[in-house]
Amino acid sequence: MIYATEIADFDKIINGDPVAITFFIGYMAMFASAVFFFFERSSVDGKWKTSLLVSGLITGIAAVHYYYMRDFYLATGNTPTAFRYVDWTLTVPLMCVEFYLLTKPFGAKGSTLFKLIIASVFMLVTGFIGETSGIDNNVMWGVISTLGYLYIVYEVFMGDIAKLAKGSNSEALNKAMFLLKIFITLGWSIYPIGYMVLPGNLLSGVFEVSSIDLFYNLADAINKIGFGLVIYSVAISETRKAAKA
Ligand SMILES: *C/C=C(C)/C=C/C=C(C)/C=C/C1=C(C)CCCC1(C)C
Repeated sequence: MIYATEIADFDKIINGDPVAITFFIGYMAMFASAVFFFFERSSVDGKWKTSLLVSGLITGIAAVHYYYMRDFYLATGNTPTAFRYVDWTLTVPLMCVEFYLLTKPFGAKGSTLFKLIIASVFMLVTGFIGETSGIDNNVMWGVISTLGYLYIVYEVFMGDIAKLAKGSNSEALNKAMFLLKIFITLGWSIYPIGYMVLPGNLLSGVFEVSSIDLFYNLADAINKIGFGLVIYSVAISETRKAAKA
């Protein structure tokens, strides 16, 4: 039996509500990517298998959250802030693991990973407080959250990770590092821009509040699927190189 409310929900997708459509596409894209990364593990060499496993976990966890976020949005028309932050709290530390795995063969230490995870959790907890604490406080919490973000940028450009990459003469690592820097600065910066559409913040009035999910859904696709594909292509070319040698 189909209920009238369900028809109204699907109406949002059929009538081209862009937010609803990106939740719908986001869910399928995350799901398909997870399947792809899990299956492709068998085409790459040993140390890359873990990287692909982590990419599969990141997109798989996101797929489950997109499933719930899509339905929540369809049913209420509101932005699913809590699901979003639960997702990020699991997937962003996993992305830090991904950065660590890239540099580990060249001597990255567990302490570096630990610092990145602490900074990302700090960024997300303060960001969540900012999104839920109302119009008067969201700029302040956004600024505090950005400090965590800037610390991660610092680690990648000038801290432990940068030093390791400089010390190695691996072409593969340098290529991966170059891409990593682009994702961290351009890809990740879409999130704070999305945050700024909240009422009382810098871009409110320029974009509708509901567009926050357009920014976040776009950024997730770039950073979770795009970054996973970049790792995959480095893994494939390194595996081929090793087979020839
Ligand atoms: C897969 C999900 C990812 C890579 C999420 C990344 C999220 C951020 C980089 C969020 C950053 C934020 C700020 C820098 C300030 C405002 C609040 C946040 C949490 C949106």
